[in-house]
Amino acid sequence: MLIGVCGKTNVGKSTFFNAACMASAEVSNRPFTTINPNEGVAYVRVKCPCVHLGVQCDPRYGMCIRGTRFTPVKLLDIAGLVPGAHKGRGLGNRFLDDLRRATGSILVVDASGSTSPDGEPAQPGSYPPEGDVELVEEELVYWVASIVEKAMHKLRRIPPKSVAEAAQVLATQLSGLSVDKSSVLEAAARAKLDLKAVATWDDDSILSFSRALRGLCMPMVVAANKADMPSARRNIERLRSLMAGRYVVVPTSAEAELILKKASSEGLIDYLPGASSFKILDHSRLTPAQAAALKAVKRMVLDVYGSTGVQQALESLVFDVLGYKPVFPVENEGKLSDQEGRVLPDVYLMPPGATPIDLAYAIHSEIGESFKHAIDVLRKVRLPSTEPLPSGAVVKIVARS
Ligand SMILES: Nc1nc2c(ncn2[C@@H]2O[C@H](COP(=O)(O)OP(=O)(O)OP(=O)(O)O)[C@@H](O)[C@H]2O)c(=O)[nH]1
Ligand SMILES: [Mg+2]
Repeated sequence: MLIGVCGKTNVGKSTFFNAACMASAEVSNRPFTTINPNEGVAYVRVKCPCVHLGVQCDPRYGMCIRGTRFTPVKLLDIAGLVPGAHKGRGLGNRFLDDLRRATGSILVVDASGSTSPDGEPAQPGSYPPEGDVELVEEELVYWVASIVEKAMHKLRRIPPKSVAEAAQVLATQLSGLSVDKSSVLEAAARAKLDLKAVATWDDDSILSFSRALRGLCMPMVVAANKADMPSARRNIERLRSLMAGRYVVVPTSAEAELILKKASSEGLIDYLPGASSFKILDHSRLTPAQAAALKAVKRMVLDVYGSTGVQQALESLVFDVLGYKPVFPVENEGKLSDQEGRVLPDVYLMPPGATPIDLAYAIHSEIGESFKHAIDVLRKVRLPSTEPLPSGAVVKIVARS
């Protein structure tokens, strides 16, 4: 799964990315280590059945700490937006092409209000963060509209004879955004537009349609970043009520998460990403500056919001918004292991409707093709092959030999 990190310029996207990717935790020559400067590996927390079962798991990727399985997801930090990006302002919006690879995105905003729409530093509290949300929404809408416009050339030349035909032409043009016919139909309905008359749509209709489509096809969570700054508190309250029903808003302090991860990797504190507290291991090893920074993180972030929010933003997107579920495939149901004896080696994050057959294909196309049935190992029952997988299940796929 690829998660995009998008937003106005200078709001802390790269800091969020650095903090989330636990770069200090694990660096090695194997899959899911950093691929290029803007692509990295973050982790979402999943409850591992190892503790409950009293076994020692052996994760192939990520790690398991006291029954919390840190499961890898890829993160893509993209360049920032400024108003008019669709007209080429700033860095333009070519990089949005990267974003379409993402299953969902973290929309980072400056909750402290200390950056102008163009990303210039400003007095805290000067710019309400809802403006940062609207800026990204609008730029994405124009980007979608530019793709819709390409289909319009064809639709105007040869007007479709039916709604289905119109939906098909638009879905084909928009397939790069994972748009299918049903989302086209839904977006047209939401925008109260007649698809049969698509050839007559004016610019406003195209924008309304694109707005509805963006809302449907680009799932996002808002990270209200720089939450550590005093000016952020009231902004976050307002943002939450303004965005209710549209976006989950998670207060984040990417900077605080970085401080904690760094102190943890240096052995100064015991801190589990996502936790509400940390423990100083040896006060005498802290410099006065480090002690002051840790104190500020506790006072300004953890005591106010309960966490730095970085883990929560990722997990809210993956589990609450996208509805993904973790499953633990094993080959040997007695040992809960793979063929080499690795206990609970993998966690697969599967989309909401994914079935045992989908899991088999996700493991390997050959396993998918030779799928016979699947067993819920802990409940000792056969799973219906075409029903959604139960979340958190340990699953054995039985294939034809
Ligand atoms: N107080 C505070 N400052 C932060 C936080 N996160 C980022 N910053 C600061 O915000 C500024 C911009 O951070 P970046 O991570 O470079 O922002 P960006 O969104 O990636 O910027 P562009 O790539 O230029 O679009 C830097 O000065 C960071 O130190 C935070 O959580 N709290
Ligand atoms: Mg950046």
